[in-house]
Formats: sequence, C-alpha cells, structure tokens
Amino acid sequence: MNPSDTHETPDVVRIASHDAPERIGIVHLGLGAFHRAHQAQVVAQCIARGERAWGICSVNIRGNRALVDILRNQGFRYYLAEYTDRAHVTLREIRAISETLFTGTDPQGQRGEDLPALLARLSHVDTRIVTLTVTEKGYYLSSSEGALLVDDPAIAADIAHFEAPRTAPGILVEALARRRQAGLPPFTVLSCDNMPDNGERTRRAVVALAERRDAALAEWIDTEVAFPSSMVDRIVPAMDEEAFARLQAIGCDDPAAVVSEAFLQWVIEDHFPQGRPDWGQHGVEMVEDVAPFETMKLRMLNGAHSLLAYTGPLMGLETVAEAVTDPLLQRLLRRYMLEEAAPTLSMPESISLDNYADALMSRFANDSLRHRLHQIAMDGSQKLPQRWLRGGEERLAASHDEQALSATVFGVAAWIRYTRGVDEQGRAYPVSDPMADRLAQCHDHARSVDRAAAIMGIEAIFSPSLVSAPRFGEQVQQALASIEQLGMRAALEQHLASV
Ligand code: NAI
Ligand code: CS2
Repeated sequence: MNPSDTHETPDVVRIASHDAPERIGIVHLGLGAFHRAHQAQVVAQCIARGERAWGICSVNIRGNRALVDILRNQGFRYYLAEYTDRAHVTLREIRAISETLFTGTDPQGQRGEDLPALLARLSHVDTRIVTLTVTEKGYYLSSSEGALLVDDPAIAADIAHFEAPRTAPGILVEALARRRQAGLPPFTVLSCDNMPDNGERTRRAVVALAERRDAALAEWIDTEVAFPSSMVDRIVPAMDEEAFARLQAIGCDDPAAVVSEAFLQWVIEDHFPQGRPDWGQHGVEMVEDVAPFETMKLRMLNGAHSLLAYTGPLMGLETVAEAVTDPLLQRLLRRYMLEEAAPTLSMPESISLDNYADALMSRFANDSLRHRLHQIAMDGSQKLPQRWLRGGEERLAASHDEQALSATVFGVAAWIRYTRGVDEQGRAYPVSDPMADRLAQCHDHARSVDRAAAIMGIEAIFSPSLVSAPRFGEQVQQALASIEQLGMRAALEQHLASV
C-alpha cells in the first residue's frame, strides 16, 4: 500500500487531560506500546476522577531506552490515537505516568543506571501494585509446563547476583525481599501479558526464583503476595514511520505517541489486598474468575491472529487488515474459530461465541491500523501452546472427526514453514523467537518430513501425546510437504477443498 493512501484527513475528536497524578502507587515493568494504550489510559481516567495516588512509574528493564528519555523530557505526557476506522480518530492526551526508569542495556551496550531507583520505588510504602507487560518470554517459564528456566543465562545471572537483578522475576524477588526485611506489606503483582493463568504463572516464576535464594522468603511470597490474573485486549500495533506521519497529518507531533483501535477490554480477578484504583468505573470488568475470558481471548483472538501471521506473509500479505479480506484466509479463520477453538470453551450463557467471532473479524478488518503480520509472528514458540496446542489436545479428545484440527494443523505447518525465514521468492526475513537457533537447526534436515518431526519433537512447545496422534502429527507433516511443494496459497486452497 502506498503510505500516502492513508493520509486522507479523518474527523478528530481531541480530549485534553488536565489532571496529573500526585503520588506513585503503581510500578509498571515493560514500557512498550501496549502499556501506553491500555493500562495507562484507564489509570489516566481514574486520576482524572480524583484518584491521584495511583500515578505510574513505568520502567523498561531491557530494550527501549529512548522512550524512557523522551517521556521524561516531555513531562510524561503523550498522545494516544484511537482509530475507529480511517475516517474517525479520538486523540487523547494521557497523563498517568509520573516517572520513567531504564535498567536494561541499550543498543549501544550501555546499561541503564536506574536499578537503585527502581528498587527504591518498589520498596516505597506508596507502591501497592506492580503490573507487567514484558511479553511471554519475559517470565522465563517453559511454555509447556510453566517451570522456571533456571539454565537461561538471564535467570542464572540473577541467581548469581540476587541484589542486581535483570529479569522481571529477579526484580520482583529482590523488591519483595526488601519489603519483607523492612516490615512493609507486599505489593500486588498483576500480569497483563497474553498468557493463560498469567497471575499463577507469574507467582510460579517468582516463587521458584525466590526458592533459590531463601526458602523462608519463597514461603512468604507464596502465602502473602497476591497475583491476580487478568485478560487484556486492545489491538496496539508497533509504531512505524507511517503511523507517525499519519499523526503529523492531524497535527500530533509526539515521538511518544501510540495508536490503537477504539475497542478496549480488561477483565481482572478482584484480589488486591493493598487496594487498587476504582477501575470498574471505567469499563474494567472486576470478576472472581478470569479464566474463561482469558482462554476465549487467547484461543479465538490470538489464535486467529497467529493463523494469519504464519500464512499471510508467504502469500504476499503484510497486515492483518489485508489478510482478513483474503477469501481463503477468511474461510480458514472461520473454520478455526468456530469449529476448532469455540468447542473447547465453556463460557457464561451471556457470551455468544458466534458473535465474538463476528466482532473479531470486523476488528481485524479495521484498515486504519497497519498491524503487521510479522509483528504478530514473533515469539511463536512462546505463543503456540496456549493459542492452539492446548485447545487442540482438548478438541482431539472430544471429537472422532478425522478433520477435527484441520485449520490448526495447517497453521502449525505454516508456522514451521515461516520459521525457515525465507519467503517463496527467496527473500530472507528475520525470525524473532527466543528459540530461533534451535528452530534453524531443525531446518537443516534435508527432507520436509524430518524438519517437521524435528520441530514437533521440541517438548518445550509440543506435547508428545499430541504429536503422536495421527490426526495431528502426520497431518502436519503432510500439510508442510504440500506448502513446500505448491506454495502457501495453492496448498491452502487444496487443504480447504479437502475438508
Ligand atoms: P512492545 O514491543 O512495544 O514492548 C515490549 C515490552 O516488553 C518492552 O517494554 C520490552 O522492554 C519488554 N520486554 C521484552 N522482552 C522482555 C524480557 N525478556 N524481559 C523484560 N522485558 C521484556 O510490545 P507491546 O505492544 O507493548 O506488547 C507487550 C506485551 O503486551 C505483549 O507481548 C502481550 O503479552 C501484551 N499485549 C499486547 C497487545 C498489543 O496489541 N500490542 C495487546 C494485548 C496484550
Ligand atoms: C497479537 C496480540 O502480537 C500478537 O501476538 O496477537 O498482541 C493482539 O494484538 C492482542 O492480544 C490484542 O489484544
């Protein structure tokens, strides 16, 4: 698409913010795009209604230093552009952050100097909640069993130097140790990453790491710290030149700006012993059990996203909006959502999964967002188990249909093909995944069937019982062979014709 095509001027509703937080009550790890467009927007609304003790200290513990500095330089204000469609955008000024810190290593190899400030902030009596969006890999848990990856170099470094932590679990352990030592109550830890049981998984990572340090501390964390789960939903693409250019066209010249769709959903388990903002006033659903919502979103929305992400690029498609208008991909997506994911979900009666699927299709079709498929394709080894594979096993157990997992099978074969890192014209693209090296080794096998077997043999991703089921393992091998022989589009056409 020519970027100038998207430069028609939309109607803009501008919403200014006048209220600044007075104190910091939340520390957030993972100052990325999503945090700025989701949590910070809801907290800004709480602050605007007078809850000024809930300002946020937003921290990057690796990666992006520039954003930390930019926000500091502009008094922590920035703009969020919510695109309903190409013709309608709401431009909100967001004031929820009152401090930004960097403790990671920047691209020049320079370490951020803010670790002491971060640990002091986390040990402050006003800090009552710590939130996280550090991506799935930032918890250092195996995708299959959720065990702490103690041999990962980053976790091993934290075990060797507990007082100078670099990982999110390491930082939480050190901060909680300091609070316990000082006789302060612990903060509540709220994961906002796309993982099933994200609260329980975070607890597991933190307690397992604390056990390496001090059994009594681990026990205290396990019994005293609340780790509620949450389901988060808002499509927030990474910012690129084109997104900034479109904002400039409507008079928004802000290097910390972020764009999103208009939709926002946040469902949180209501377990905050040290208090929380009144999120419920601003559309957040506070519930007893978040699991059904989390599973629905991961399998339906994220599962559908991943299907597009591994098929689309090899069909010459760049964004979700382009991919979802392709008739073949529409059929694949509908089959996956309604016949493979939905039957594995048990939802409250008020939720219609048919309606949910329809709503997802129209959100995906929002072409005012350039949500790149390669962005979603990142970290597949961390995403596949919860998006496709766990539901897939349940579906196989419940159905005798030969084609029970046909869309999922095609998706897994497409993912394996995608991880070769070369498109059908021979052009290379980066495969961004913590297991990229291991995947690349598997692709060294000469025969397609061996490549598929090697990748499906990675037990950190695939359970042996799923792989040995002919309706899964053998079918993935056949689908991969077909993709490699015919090309993605023709193979998909043939695959859909056979079901
Ligand atoms: P982003 O690329 O803008 O930011 C990623 C953040 O994660 C950065 O702060 C980075 O420093 C941090 N990070 C990455 N690896 C880390 C590690 N190993 N340890 C500690 N921190 C690490 O991405 P964005 O859009 O902010 O998404 C982040 C996460 O938020 C996603 O992985 C997902 O779990 C969740 N999310 C994102 C949505 C979106 O549409 N962008 C929607 C729903 C959830
Ligand atoms: C996407 C999600 O990047 C991905 O893997 O599937 O970030 C998706 O955009 C969000 O979960 C929507 O809430």
